Amino acid sequence: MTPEKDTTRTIIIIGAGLAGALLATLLARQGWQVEVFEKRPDPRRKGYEGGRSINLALAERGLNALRVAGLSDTIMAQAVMMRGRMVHPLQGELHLQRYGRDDSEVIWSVHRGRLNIALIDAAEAAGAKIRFDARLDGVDFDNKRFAMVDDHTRQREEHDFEVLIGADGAGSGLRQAMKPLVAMNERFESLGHGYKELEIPPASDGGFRIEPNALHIWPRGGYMCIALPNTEKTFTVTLFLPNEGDPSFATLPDLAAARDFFSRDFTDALSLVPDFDADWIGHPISALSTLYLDRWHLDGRAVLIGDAAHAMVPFHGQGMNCAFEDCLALARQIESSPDWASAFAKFEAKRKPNAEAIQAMALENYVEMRDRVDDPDFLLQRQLERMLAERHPGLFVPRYAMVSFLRVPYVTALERGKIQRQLLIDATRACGAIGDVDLTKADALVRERLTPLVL
Ligand code: FAD
Ligand code: E1W
Repeated sequence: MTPEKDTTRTIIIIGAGLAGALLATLLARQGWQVEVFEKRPDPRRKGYEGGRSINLALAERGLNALRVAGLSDTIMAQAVMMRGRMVHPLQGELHLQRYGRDDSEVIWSVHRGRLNIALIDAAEAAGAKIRFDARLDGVDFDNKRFAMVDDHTRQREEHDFEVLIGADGAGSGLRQAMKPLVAMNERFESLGHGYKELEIPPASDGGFRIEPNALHIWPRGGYMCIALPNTEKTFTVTLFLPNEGDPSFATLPDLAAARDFFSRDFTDALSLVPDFDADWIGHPISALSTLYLDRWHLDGRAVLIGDAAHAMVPFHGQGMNCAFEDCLALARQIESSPDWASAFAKFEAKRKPNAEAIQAMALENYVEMRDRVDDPDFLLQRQLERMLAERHPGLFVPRYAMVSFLRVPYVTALERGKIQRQLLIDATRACGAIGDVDLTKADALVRERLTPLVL
């Protein structure tokens, strides 16, 4: 960036969450002065206060960003491998559906709080300054000044800025401040389902109570539970359930109803959660929605990244992975663009279609996870998918692999995924088992409808 690329000027980042702390590291390493303002207290001093799911699935996109930041070894030392989804049907047997071909195609469960702390440490080590207990509370874009408030002391301060980057999550204060100046056309689309978290403690012998190297799923049609492993040999269980209707959070007004529901629909899960009552009462019901914006930036003055720009439902486990990809993309544009406005415009042009693609895939995946993973048609299609992937490497690549193990644009994964899904439907039509599939015909369809995937 020239001649505006005056590194004595400061880049202000709002939010020291996952994206903010990573971006601060990348920009500080490029030589910029970076100041980060975070509304919460320093997690290293008070214990992590993150109210949300305590573990997250880390996949190739996120892992690659951590590699670039030099953090992958630190994080991977405490990650738990997840080889596939372990399906717990209401009736029938527990079974593992592998995510990839072998243990080179897996995802990882990481602790949100520890990951955030590692990123904050890295940002500071790179020279970024982080101010905690500092919530953005208004921006004067004409005079390039912004206001911060400490929610505990109520103290307010004002500062000048050159550029503001909003990494302040779905409830972004920077987005709120940009609204009057940018035709963002903000739309929050509520899923109509909420979630609640429960915990599976270690077994009495100190080990894991269920298979550690898997993401557990209890699909139940209109709703589901999932569980991700922690290094502490615990699991965080999340119940995803409609807000209204039957069953729903509305039909579970008290503990007795909730226990009844669990003992009927999630019998084995209930027996794994000894503190069910305390967890159910003590943990909130949280909402799920997708955030769509027409614009992510205000000329060269402000830009949004991560959930602040494109919050999504969590059913592909890609929100953080996508936010980390945003950080790499924005840092690269800042490094190579002549000015802030063009850096932000190019970042937005490159990332917005991809964010919208993963938002759509995440929504689709909810139906698939809760309703289809134990359905015979689905299993036959997955079986054929695996065979075609093996027969046509680089040509037929399962969508899950494109999203989770590769870094091809999400738009590519969505587009090719559509073609492949139709192909699987066509090739398995009227087939009851894999032996019924005409593989010669399926091979021909693959060559006809797909071009080699460019990595
Ligand atoms: P955040 O992590 O929300 O960080 C925003 C930061 O900004 C916070 O520290 C906040 O305190 C601060 N802040 C907010 N407002 C202000 C303000 N006004 N001033 C100053 N600071 C402010 N993603 C995955 O990749 N894998 C998963 O398995 C996964 N599972 C999920 C499960 C659930 C139930 C949910 C809800 C989400 C899940 N996600 C997952 C998504 C992931 O949590 C988010 O996409 C990710 O946290 C986004 O990072 P971010 O930095 O943009 O926002
Ligand atoms: C992953 C919260 C969350 C996180 C995830 C996933 C899911 C379902 C959920 C998607 C998936 C890892 N998924 N799992 N199995 N098939 N698709 O891959 O992160 Cl609910």
